[in-house]
Amino acid sequence: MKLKNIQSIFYIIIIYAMSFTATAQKDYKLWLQYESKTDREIITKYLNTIQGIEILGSSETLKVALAELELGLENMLGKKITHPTDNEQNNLIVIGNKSSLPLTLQENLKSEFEKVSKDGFIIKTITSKGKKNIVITGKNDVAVLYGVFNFLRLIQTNKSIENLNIIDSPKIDVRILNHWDNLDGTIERGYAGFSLWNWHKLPDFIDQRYIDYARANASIGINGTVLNNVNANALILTPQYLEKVQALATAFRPYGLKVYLTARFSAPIEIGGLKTADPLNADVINWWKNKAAEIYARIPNFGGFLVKANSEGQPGPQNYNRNHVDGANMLADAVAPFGGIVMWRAFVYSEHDADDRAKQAYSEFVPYDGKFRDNVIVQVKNGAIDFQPREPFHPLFGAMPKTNTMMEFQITQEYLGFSTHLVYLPKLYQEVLESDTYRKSKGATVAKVIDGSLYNNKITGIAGVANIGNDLNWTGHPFAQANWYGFGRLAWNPYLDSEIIADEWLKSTFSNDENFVKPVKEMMLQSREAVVNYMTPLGLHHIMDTGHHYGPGPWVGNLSRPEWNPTYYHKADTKGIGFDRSKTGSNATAQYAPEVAKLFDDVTTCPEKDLLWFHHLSWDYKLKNGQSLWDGIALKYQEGVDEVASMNATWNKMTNYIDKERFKEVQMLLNIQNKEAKWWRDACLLYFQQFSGKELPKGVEKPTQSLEYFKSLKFPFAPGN
Ligand code: GCV
Repeated sequence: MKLKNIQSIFYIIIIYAMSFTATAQKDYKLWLQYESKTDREIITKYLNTIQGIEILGSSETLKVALAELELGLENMLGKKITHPTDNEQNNLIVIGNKSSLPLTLQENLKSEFEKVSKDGFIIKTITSKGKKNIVITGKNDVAVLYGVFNFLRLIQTNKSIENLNIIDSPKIDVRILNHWDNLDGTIERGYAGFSLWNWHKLPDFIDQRYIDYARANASIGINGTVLNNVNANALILTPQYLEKVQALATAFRPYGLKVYLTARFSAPIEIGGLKTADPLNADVINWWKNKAAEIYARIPNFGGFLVKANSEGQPGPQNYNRNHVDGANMLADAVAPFGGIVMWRAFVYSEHDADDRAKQAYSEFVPYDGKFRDNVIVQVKNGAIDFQPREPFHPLFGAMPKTNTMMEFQITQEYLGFSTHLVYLPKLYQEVLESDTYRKSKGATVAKVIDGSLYNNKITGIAGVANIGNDLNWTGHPFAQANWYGFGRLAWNPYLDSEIIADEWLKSTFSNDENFVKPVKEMMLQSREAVVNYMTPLGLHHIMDTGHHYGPGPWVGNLSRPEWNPTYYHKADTKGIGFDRSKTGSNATAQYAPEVAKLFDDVTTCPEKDLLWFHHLSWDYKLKNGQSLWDGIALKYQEGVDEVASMNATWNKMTNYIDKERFKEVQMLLNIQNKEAKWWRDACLLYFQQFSGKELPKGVEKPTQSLEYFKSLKFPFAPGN
């Protein structure tokens, strides 16, 4: 080959590598792009207000806050903002916690400090003796860091920083990610690569990614992370692994991110050499006490344990004829002296219980109300089955007034198209948080249960099952980053509107151009309803293929545990379709407060979005719009497909607003989603049609394959299984 040719190949490779790096960097930077502003007028305005940064203190957290401010401001405004000289006292950003502020400032901010909670921040423009400075403060350094991120977000989203007066406190104490990461690096229900934690290289090798992870979490107020899977491995509690956990905890600490671990209930046997794990046995009690002391000696700010017990084969107190209270309280007593907590999951259902799976957690846990220790918090999934595209809120919310109750949302899209479907989950979260439990009185929303305002709880919490892996873009789909972001924002304030969150995220991640933000935001907001429509419309649920949950599998009915079969959930037969959970059926409706129970129980008042969750109805049942149930189902599936097509069309118009690489990535993923939405529609309609015996209504496209073809599809290596 001629030298010239070799050279051109070399250049092509370099250019390709450079563009790849640029994409990777953009994808990797999440919502912290700090894109440089191009509008001179805007830049001048900001620069007039910010001429220097003054830092009051020297903690690791404040150093991180300062570095963030410097990075963000320099990148966005194109000018290095340095520390002030002695005679520059105007137009500064002053960062420091309450006790570091000069007394005059403390006095000046007295009423703000009275209003702000422990982790909340104050951002205030203060004019004194003709000088104008912006003070970012709080009661501790992590609060200051949160304030800094919020301040930078104002600039990222082109908001004014004139005369600021912001006081913002988190409404929930424990804002935590749950990683279902295994020690071998795989992630249960993970669709973004392998685990971030490189256990083999820890504790000596601290990957920069650990720090970037903590920083991203701090930027949205997440303050805790459970490192390992709830289907737990006891080895994490051995000294060999605790040393590694300690290294992670140390790396995360400046960012206010506490580490928690899952506790395998049988650990005293598996790694402790005991014969039993009975929670009332003195040796077992001591073993856990010593284990807690050992962990806290290494990690003084260790958060505590998360436990999945007697659920899906995990060991628990019931193995010893004890109950959830015995198990949770024993662990709670072990961590209590160190300020730790126990998050005890209520995700329980048993193959030995013939009752409707949706009822089992409530039946089991409500009798325990008032019996758990103050440092136990019962972690409840948002719905009574399992993270479906749509579920009515879990009846346990509000039903245990004397028990700390926290929310568990799933951010990873186990049942919502993995990381190939664009589904903006804050819409789902908001729907759940706004649901009225009617406990105590009208207006007792799920948000009020979990932020503790309804029952004045001792600890409050919200968990999100993480969608993060070692993919370059962290979450597999660029838009799945919005779900991590949105979870964090709602954990901080469960009353935030998902539309506002989408707006912030788009502007911080892509662009402030309204020609981009407006249509793409609409696309995001529409995406959740789209997935409900093309997967499980009108209250259908859990009809995904078995095991991996990828794609449709409404025909699956041969699994050993009845409640693992899609046929258990849709109950389609020639008479109709749906799970009768009303009085005439399993009576799950009775687990809600009377007002809600009545609403769901009566088919005429039950919201149509939840219809087949609560009722088994004939194919000819008339929907509110006059369509028969069969036609309505078929048209909803078609609507879902059409919505994805319109998402594609919207995105295709965005080519000029963002970088080529991320544009292309999303475009390819939307094309996959388009194909898969059609797959869902065709497979489900062909299957249900066998029972309805009816033609597809006008407007629904004819399937291109047979039911047999869809049934024959197998995915032995679907990820996350
Ligand atoms: C971690 C569902 C998932 C399991 C998960 C379980 C849980 O059943 O399919 O992978 O296990 O929920 O939340 O414990």
